[in-house]
Amino acid sequence: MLEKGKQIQWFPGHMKKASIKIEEIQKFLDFVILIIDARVPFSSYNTFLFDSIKSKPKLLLFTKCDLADDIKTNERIKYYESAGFLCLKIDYYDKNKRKKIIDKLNLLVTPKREKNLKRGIKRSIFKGVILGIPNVGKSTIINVLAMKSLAKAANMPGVTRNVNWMKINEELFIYDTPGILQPHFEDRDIGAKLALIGSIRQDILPLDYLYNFLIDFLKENYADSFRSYLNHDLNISNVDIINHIGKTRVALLKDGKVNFEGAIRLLLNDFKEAKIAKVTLDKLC
Ligand SMILES: Nc1nc2c(ncn2[C@@H]2O[C@H](COP(=O)(O)OP(=O)(O)OP(=O)(O)O)[C@@H](O)[C@H]2O)c(=O)[nH]1
Ligand SMILES: [Mg+2]
Repeated sequence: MLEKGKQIQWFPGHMKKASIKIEEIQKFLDFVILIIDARVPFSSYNTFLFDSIKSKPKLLLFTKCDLADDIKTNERIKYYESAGFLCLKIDYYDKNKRKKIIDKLNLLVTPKREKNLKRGIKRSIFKGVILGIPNVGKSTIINVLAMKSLAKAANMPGVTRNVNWMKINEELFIYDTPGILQPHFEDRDIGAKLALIGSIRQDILPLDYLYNFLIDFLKENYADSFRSYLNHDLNISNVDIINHIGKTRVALLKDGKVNFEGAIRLLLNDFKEAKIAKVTLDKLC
């Protein structure tokens, strides 16, 4: 179990280095894209990182919407819009997503474009940066914009290690950046949520803490879907739920016992792939 009051820290050297670099390049930027994972619309808002970029036009881009609770995503977007953010919800499978992003970016750079036109500069160059916690789809967005695999993207945290300049087209340049976390999380539930969606490595937290957090959350908020997934009622303990998954879905160990850890990993993986339900973990305050 995770001790109460124990802070989770995961701020390796490359995150620190990238934060310093982002600080340095700020003055050259025309816009900033902030990535929010729709499953954790508040826990993926990295105040430490996002609020460090002052007075630049910003776009709050919601990724992984196909894995999140759609009604809740719309509510969370309204919340951010009423706080003054320009927001865009990205559907991974939408063929028009590139155009939708470009349209929003155009809104951000219009003042500079007009200013340049007035000064007789017909072809402007716009420089931006894409920021977010690990594994939320930053490099994927770069590739969508560039219409080719410019940036390495894969389903694990910490794929991008450096701040890299990416030429999207003749007028658009965007820095891809490594996922950056808060130096520490005051609220230990944030750590659990980020591990469940794959933004921090799951082995950083005790497995029993993770599965108890997830099962309690699903019982309370997505009971019908969880019941169908398990094909069992929910009036049993969390340990029995894992045993049930182990008996029905995972091969037994050589000695005939339930593979308890294998069952936990299957549950966590099915959750991450939205096989239980499309879940939003953050509640509106
Ligand atoms: N289902 C789904 N998967 C997505 C979406 N966006 C990105 N992915 C996947 O999420 C994984 C992580 O994407 P990346 O683009 O590497 O994420 P990143 O934010 O650059 O990650 P780091 O560089 O590690 O910080 C990849 O497997 C992508 O294919 C989305 O909207 N929906
Ligand atoms: Mg990346």
